[in-house]
Amino acid sequence: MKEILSHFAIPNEVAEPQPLRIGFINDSFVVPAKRVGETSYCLQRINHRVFTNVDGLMNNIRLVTDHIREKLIAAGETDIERKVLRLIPTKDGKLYFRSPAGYYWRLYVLVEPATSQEKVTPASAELTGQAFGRFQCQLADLPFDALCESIPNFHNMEFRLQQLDEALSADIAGRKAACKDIIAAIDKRREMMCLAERLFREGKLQKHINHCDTKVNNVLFDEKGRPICIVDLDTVMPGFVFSDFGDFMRTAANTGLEDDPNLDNIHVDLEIFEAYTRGYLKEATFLTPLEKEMLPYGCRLLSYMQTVRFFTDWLNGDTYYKIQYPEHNLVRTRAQLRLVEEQEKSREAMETIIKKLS
Ligand code: GN1
Ligand code: MG
Repeated sequence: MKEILSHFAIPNEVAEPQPLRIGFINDSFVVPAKRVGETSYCLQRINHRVFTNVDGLMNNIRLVTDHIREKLIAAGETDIERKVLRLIPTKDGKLYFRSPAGYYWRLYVLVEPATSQEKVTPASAELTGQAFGRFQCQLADLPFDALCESIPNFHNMEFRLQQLDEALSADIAGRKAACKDIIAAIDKRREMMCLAERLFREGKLQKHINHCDTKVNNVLFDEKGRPICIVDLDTVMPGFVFSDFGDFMRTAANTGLEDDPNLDNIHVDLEIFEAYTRGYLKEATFLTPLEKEMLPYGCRLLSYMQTVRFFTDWLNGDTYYKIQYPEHNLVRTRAQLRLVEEQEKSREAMETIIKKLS
């Protein structure tokens, strides 16, 4: 690890890296400063099996963090090292170091003091909505195509359905015949759920830079419980605003679990929905009337997309998502499908909240 660190342009003396147990994708280590008051760092090994285009991914992060930093400086903000991630380049000016073993390493300034939260409350949902709204707003004037898709077609509904169709025709695990009800439920909604792509082609809907992993634990909070910094920037990429709004609601505004075996637990948590929307709309001032009106659609879209992704993995014999028991992807599929149905039932309530808050 010392050897790895020696390739980065670290201005101060640091101690031995300590493993940090955050996230399932990359491996992270804290690199503490030797002297109190000096900068500590976060060393990460990038999972290059998930993120195959490391150059594109790191270039995205550089563009996004530089852009936000410029905005913060222009606004006269202080404490900037805690408000946006800073990458430390290698001694030869690269954004990452590739070790002889073929691993990709990067180094950030550690954001501290800061805490993260796992559980969403209405209060933290509102603050998280504000934080992600501000994040999108800060990036709204960056041309969306300046960034690459660090996972190609990640949130493209047409592409996800194409992957499903391939899985259905191959039926490699022989699971298709027992899933007629799921297939029918997905088919019924296909056209509707590809609306965003159609509107984009017709020039009616724009793409923006999205975070694409808008979970509450990707926001760091300061000692007073205020959100200060958005982290986990690997999936930051171009897409529709629905990605970030919808994925937060999919994960947080659900009274059940993502993989709840008891479908009766699954309902839309309208209190969380309202709180996050209130925070989000306060900051996301760049939204067009159509985007705002379509936010409840965005919730259904992301739950539907996750239904299709889990179901595709089930048909493919569980090759993408880690599973905890044999039927896990099927249970996840049914739970996400139920969430879609519940979100359809709550559609008017959501639309009323959006109108009230606009
Ligand atoms: C994966 O690993 P995690 O929980 O951050 C997936 C998301 C899915 C989510 C479903 C890179 O995210 O897109 O919504 O599982 N991330 C990737 O739980 O595929
Ligand atoms: Mg993640």
